[in-house]
Amino acid sequence: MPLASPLQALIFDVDGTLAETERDGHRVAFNRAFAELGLGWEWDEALYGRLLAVTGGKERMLHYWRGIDPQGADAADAPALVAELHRRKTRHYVELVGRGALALRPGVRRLLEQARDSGLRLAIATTTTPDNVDALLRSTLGDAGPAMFECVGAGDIVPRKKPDPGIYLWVLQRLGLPPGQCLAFEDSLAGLRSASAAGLRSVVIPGAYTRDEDFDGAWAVLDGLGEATRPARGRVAGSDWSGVVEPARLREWAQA
Ligand code: XBP
Ligand code: MG
Repeated sequence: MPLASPLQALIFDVDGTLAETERDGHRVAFNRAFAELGLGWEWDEALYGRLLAVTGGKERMLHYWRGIDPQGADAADAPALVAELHRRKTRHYVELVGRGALALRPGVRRLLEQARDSGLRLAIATTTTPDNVDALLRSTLGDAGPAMFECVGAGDIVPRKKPDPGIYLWVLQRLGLPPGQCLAFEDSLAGLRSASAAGLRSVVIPGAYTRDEDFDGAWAVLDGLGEATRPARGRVAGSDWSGVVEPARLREWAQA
């Protein structure tokens, strides 16, 4: 008799995983906040790609500031300016997303609905601000979107952002589950490291800004979630794999 699968929950990253939010969402919102305060900062697509190595918007701004003006960035009033910029940036991001500027990545809605319908629990572990998560879920999944997720770990709820495992450990504790009963979905190396350090297996689907990263150690690295007419391709547990990522498959993977 086959063993019952241990899989109980799927834990999703948000930025880059549920949706491609960085280039046309976060980056644009940062630039609007910079312009509002007349800073003369402008993050183009290539620069933003490099800055993504620093996770978290406040941390990213401070890192950039230190690079162009170390004295200003270390001055006593710097944290207040960063906080003000971040409040404005969040407002712009929520507004952009609320206008429908960003869509879910292909297959995300299908997988979330199938997972929910098959009794899997859903959670979120992200570096981004909770308001951003709420806005994205509402605009893409409707007003019932946020309630699909039993637990949302986001932003400053933990002291250190990914690749620190804190956010995944926080979510696991909230779910009351050991890592072996969950799978993480990620798009970036920082996210993979965070999940792995929390003891989780990850399914990594790289995105526009992360496709050249090295995902050694991921349980699966795929080019998408796949659909019947266009299966996903990639590597699972060290072997080539092609198919549709759906709950039955995930239960097998969790058991392997
Ligand atoms: C996402 C991020 C976030 C966003 C900005 O990383 O790094 O910082 O770019 O969000 P991950 P805030 O997908 O690994 O969670 O400005 O709200 O911090
Ligand atoms: Mg991400």
